[in-house]
Amino acid sequence: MDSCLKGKSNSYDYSFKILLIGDSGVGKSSLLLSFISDTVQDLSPTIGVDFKLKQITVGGKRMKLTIWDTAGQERFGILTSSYYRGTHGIILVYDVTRRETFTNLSDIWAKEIELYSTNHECVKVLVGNKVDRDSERAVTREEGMALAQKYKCSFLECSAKTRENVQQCFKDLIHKMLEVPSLLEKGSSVVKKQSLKDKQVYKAPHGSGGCCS
Ligand SMILES: Nc1nc2c(ncn2[C@@H]2O[C@H](COP(=O)(O)OP(=O)(O)O)[C@@H](O)[C@H]2O)c(=O)[nH]1
Ligand SMILES: [Mg+2]
Repeated sequence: MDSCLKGKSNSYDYSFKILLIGDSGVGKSSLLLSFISDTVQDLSPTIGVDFKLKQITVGGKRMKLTIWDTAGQERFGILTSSYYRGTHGIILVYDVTRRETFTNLSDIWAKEIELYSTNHECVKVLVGNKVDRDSERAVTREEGMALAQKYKCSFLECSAKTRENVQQCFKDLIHKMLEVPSLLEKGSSVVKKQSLKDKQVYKAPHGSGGCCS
């Protein structure tokens, strides 16, 4: 798929929109910070969805990643459709020490993805976070693997705290995205413009279900 190479020099070969999904407190923001921290960017505590940019080279291809994180509104049970729109890859996160965060992936989040994701070839990675707290573990590695098999996605356990496997979570996702031709065609610079547009929508949430109590 080298023909997808973008024309602009010092630009990138592919641009992907990636989402972090999962219950509040599982460590989504920590994973993102841990991943991007070599290019220090602050994770500002804004109300609404925010995203971070990261440039990375994988397999000789320059990627521009737009990684969306929530500012905690997942606590209110639902993210809106524009969060999901145009997504190429999703990192599904649970906390290995809190069983309900694992069961909610099937009960809530997988259903939302099904409902809102406009891209049905969107790639997923299942991630069990906080393995540094192994003595408090409430979900076994085997259970994680079984769920990943059910959703036909890859699986990793990691720790945003020790940074074990954090880079690998994102790299696994990127490698998988690169294997899907339809995603490469969609992985163009259009993504950023759309991200900015969606961000503005979130900054002025008139008429949407209020989440700022
Ligand atoms: N021990 C441990 N704590 C973590 C890890 N990742 C996140 N945390 C902590 O879990 C809490 C929630 O993390 P946060 O990133 O805000 O979760 P989010 O709500 O999913 O974005 C914070 O107190 C983090 O410091 C991890 O890998 N290990
Ligand atoms: Mg967060």
